[in-house]
Amino acid sequence: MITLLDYGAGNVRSVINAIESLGEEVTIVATGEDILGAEKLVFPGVGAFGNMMQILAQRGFVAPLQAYLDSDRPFLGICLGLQALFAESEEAPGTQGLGFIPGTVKRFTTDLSVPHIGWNGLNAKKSSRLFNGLRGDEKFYFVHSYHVVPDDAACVLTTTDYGYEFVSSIQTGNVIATQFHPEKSGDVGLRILGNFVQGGTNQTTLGSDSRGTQLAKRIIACLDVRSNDQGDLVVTKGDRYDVREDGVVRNLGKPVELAREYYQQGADEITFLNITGFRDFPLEDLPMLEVLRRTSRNVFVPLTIGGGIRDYSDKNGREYKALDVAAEYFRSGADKVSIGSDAVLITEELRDGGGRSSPSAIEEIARVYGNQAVVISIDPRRVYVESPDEVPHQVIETRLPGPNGERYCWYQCTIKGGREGRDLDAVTLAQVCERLGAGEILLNCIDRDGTNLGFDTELINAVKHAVSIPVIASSGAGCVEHFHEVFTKTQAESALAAGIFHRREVLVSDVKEFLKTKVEVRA
Ligand code: 1PR
Repeated sequence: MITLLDYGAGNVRSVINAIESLGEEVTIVATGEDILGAEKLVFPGVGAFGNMMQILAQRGFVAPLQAYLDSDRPFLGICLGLQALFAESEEAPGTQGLGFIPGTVKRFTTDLSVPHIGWNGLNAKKSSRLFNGLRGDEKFYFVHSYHVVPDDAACVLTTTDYGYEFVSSIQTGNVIATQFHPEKSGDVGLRILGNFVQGGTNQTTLGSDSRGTQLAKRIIACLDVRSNDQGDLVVTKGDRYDVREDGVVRNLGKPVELAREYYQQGADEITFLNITGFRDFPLEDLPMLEVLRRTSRNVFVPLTIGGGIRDYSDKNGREYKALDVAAEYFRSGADKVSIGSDAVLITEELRDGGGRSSPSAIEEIARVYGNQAVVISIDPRRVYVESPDEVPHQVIETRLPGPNGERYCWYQCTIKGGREGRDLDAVTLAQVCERLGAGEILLNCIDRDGTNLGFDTELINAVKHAVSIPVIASSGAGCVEHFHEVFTKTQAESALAAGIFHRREVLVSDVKEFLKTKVEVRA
């Protein structure tokens, strides 16, 4: 029996699902007594350090946790569950951590994008039962802006390289904690969880690569989901955002089944976009929540969901916050939420009114769930101009002249699935959202969507150079070479595609196979 500490701030569903998939039962902590009585405790910390410690204190969990750790019974901390073991974090100065391991938690100081998101390797520093059955060159899923810095290196189990070498897991006696997410790291992550669950004394020593570890470029499969005219929830696909063919919504498959297929092909992440979320209310869209719940039961890579994340009043006048919508998505199995239309409206309001009376959805969700959980989905369209000063927007010089030979263009933000163009450019939107706390940009492109013409590398470079958070290049992939092109001509950390995967023209595994000798990818 595994006891799991869920303090209600994020996606612990996938940890429960992963442990249950190993045939183990999970019981959830309700009181401090449950912690003290646990045989094996798993603490999947999610969100932000300050919020986490505040909730642990309010629920009376701090002293029982400290007593459990002191008793040296099996403990597995994940992500913030590792950081919580330290006394303090730069993320929340003045907030006390559990103080079990002397040291502190620091923000990444590197020129690379922060958060550190994606699949990276491990340099093993000592042997451990956690490594049984591993080779040493596997990659695991990380998503964090802060990392631990122990005073004494004796507790360091592994390090990972991201700009510099940081501590990616610790072990002291039976207390083990990882910065990466085993529950989101596919089969090798399940292996690690299994090793923890099984216990035993057998220990494996892993070899380390003297070149250090490298973050892989991620390949993401995207499923645009909506109800078709018969009311069934289907995966659809647009051609420049038009999802109807001969007046009928294209039906390319069932969301849960397709997501599972892409997971088995080696997708590094799965994204679901509820593309009519702007007009429906997600909390009433129970099938979509069910899709997430069912997918997270057997897909052990990160799941992002977008569509309809905004403040809302229902027909009875009851008000809901964007945070409530996001919370329901997280509870149902999402690791990240993506905000589209509302991000545009928030940015316009800030620009036009000079400020907001209350925190925006981006700030609210980032505060509770952490920056890494907030993705901004941008739906831009090219607008050509004769000269850069023709519009008050961030204009680029383009190698693809407009219909009248224009050599400049800007990227106009749209809302409501491309139906409404706004007086705001994509570069500004990305910059403002980063300042508000977004952790990643999902950069679509209406001109390229569904065309198989390749990614718009000019758009990607314009946005990527303007922000320091990771950018997902999206729209236009038509063959494996397009992925190579986007990773060599831009600094995008990941590339997303939909149509070629849904139509089975190219498998995710084909993309990986083609890239593996050219750019770093997860095998
Ligand atoms: O505005 O917060 O409710 O979120 C709605 C979300 O739904 C946004 O993320 C928006 O991008 C998405 N969306 C809305 N309408 C459409 C549509 O297609 N009619 N889909 C839509 C956007 C774009 C990509 C697509 C890539 C790759 N889909 O996600 O998967 O372009 O396609 P390709 O590889 O086939 O070229 P809100």
